[in-house]
Amino acid sequence: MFDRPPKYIAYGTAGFRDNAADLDTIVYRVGLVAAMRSRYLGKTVGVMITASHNPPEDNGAKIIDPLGDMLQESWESRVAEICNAQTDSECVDLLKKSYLELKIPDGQVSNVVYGRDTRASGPRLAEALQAGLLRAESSSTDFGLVTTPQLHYITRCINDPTFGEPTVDGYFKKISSAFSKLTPRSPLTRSSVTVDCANGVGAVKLLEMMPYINDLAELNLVNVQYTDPDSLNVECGADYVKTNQHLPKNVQPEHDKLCCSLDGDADRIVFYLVHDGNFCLLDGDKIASLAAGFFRRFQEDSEHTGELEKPIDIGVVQTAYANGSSTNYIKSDLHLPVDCTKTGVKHLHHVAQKYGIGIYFEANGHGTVLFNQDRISDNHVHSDVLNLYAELVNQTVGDAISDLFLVLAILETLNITAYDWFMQYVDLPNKLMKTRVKDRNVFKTTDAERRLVNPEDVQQKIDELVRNTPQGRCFVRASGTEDVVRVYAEAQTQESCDALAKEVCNYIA
Ligand code: NG1
Ligand code: ZN
Repeated sequence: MFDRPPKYIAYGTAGFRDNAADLDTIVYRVGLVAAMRSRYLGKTVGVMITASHNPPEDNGAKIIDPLGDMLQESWESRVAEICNAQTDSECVDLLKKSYLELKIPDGQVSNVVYGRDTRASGPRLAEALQAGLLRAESSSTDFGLVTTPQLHYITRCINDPTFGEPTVDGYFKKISSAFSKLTPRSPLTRSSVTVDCANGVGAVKLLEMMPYINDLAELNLVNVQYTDPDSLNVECGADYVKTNQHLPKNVQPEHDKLCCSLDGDADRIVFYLVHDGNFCLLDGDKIASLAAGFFRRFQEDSEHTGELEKPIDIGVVQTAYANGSSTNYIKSDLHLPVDCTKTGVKHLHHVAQKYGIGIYFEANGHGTVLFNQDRISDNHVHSDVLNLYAELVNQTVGDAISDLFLVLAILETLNITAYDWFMQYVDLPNKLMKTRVKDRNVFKTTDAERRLVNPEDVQQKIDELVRNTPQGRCFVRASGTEDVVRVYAEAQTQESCDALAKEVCNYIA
């Protein structure tokens, strides 16, 4: 039944992702490989079935490592090779070879937890996964509909019980209890926010979460049609709002009202508001800047109190897609270091771990704040508050729900409006385009994807165009999730930035 995948599918930045009709064999084999990974580490691993912000007909699967991080990069090619084997017997041979190579002893137990988003193909692919796990003689638990970050959280809790209760309930309790301790509890100061749930699993989980947060915040949920999988991400959701820079369907323009959109598996969030009729986007860069400025105050306080301990080191991690104004604001106004990594949260996460407080967000709203508990010493004047923030903010992966409460807590504590937040810095006009090329693999980059080493003439052309564009910046890279090449441009005016992006697109197409 699961003999031959219809085509080769790579394990990319977001695991396997493609049209759901082509994924049964792949997902079945993900069960075999996840069991092997669990045996190799002697720990529980997770598998999430989702295609995030992709259209409803797609789906995907990604493996979650025991501490809730993404599958270790060195395993990606092994997983891709085994899952794409041409026949079942070839797949079995590759597995046997791996078991030997990895010296996994006979009789080693395996445990895998899994869950899915609301796509129509989800139950079928979960069965395929279950069949693979059964064949691998692995024990497993099906958590049904969960957000991606919830499955990361559960996987972590099972392997590290100090992290929390390994249930969705435990997740709600952890976030709501931290939020309630961090914010003043008065109906007058209660935040009110409209949440576009992308008609996905975020709706299911925020509806379930309501009893925990009713007294703490007023969430007005829209696009909650999760029982209609065809409406997932359609004219709504974080990716739609970030790409089109206008309100999603069913969100009414209301002056200065804070709104936000989740994506299809609720690991990304962007905020926005309408001010004097203008749409104002508060994307991942704005979230990072808000959090950076907020935690920077804790650093200043400890400097003033002349603490004996070294002040906590804070750093922000971005990708080349971060708006130049945000990078400039964080470096020049907040005086904090900014690292730039390749696209894909695993790269950002890794670098953020080197800081006492590491803030990382992709411009599209995927990110989190990591707290290094060892470095936030008990002597720090604010260690209690910082520890509460570490409870509030998902420490394993970017999480729309936990980021939502982070932003509300910061805005309430600083007593600033969403529009004040928006005005912290002004985005440079920017444009993101994509184009199909014959072979996107020839596009090789360096310098955290900011320059091309190949094709050389394309980089020369970009350099020439950028030289003639005030405040111009432009880079090109092959997408890791779609068969396209992406072109990003920034400039002083929208016209010159659109022209820059277009000329580069035309040149490579
Ligand atoms: P690709 O397709 O490699 O650009 C996209 C996003 C990433 C990340 C991944 C995983 C952009 C420009 N790229 O990657 O940031 O979120 O999907 O979902 O937004
Ligand atoms: Zn997502």
